Amino acid sequence: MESVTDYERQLAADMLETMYEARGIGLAATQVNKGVRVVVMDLSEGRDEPRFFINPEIVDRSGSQTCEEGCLSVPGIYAEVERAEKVTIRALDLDGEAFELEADGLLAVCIQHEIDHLDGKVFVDYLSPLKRRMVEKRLRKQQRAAKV
Ligand code: GNR
Ligand code: NI
Repeated sequence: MESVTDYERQLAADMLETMYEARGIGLAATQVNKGVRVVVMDLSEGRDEPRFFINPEIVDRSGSQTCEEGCLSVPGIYAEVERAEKVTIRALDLDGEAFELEADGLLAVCIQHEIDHLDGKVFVDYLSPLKRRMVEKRLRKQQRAAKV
């Protein structure tokens, strides 16, 4: 059994709180500047069904779907991204137990989005060069506005 440490458990709890405060449906450790492979998510209406993924991996993928994505790390920007329709995820839970999850729809989109974060990727990396330049321009404008 691989081990999950108290550090990762505490980080996951802190990340969940941050994610709820930011009204996001997922958060990856890289977004809070931590270099461990920890993801938290909650797609429930009641915001009371947290999911935790330690060292998540995509072990199978099929089909494709397009979803309008947003990201807490790229505020105010929304764009359509094409991803796999179904993915099978292998990960550890907070007790260090391995589990597999078959996901589709928004759950599949979200876990792919979060695993990308762990690999240093954000959804705007998938956009065409033109759209990316527009996004970067808007982000620079937002940053200037935030400084005054
Ligand atoms: O809150 C979020 N909503 C969302 C909507 C569509 C596709 C992906 C996401 S994830 C995002 C939170 C976030 O930035 N996680 O990294
Ligand atoms: Ni994100």
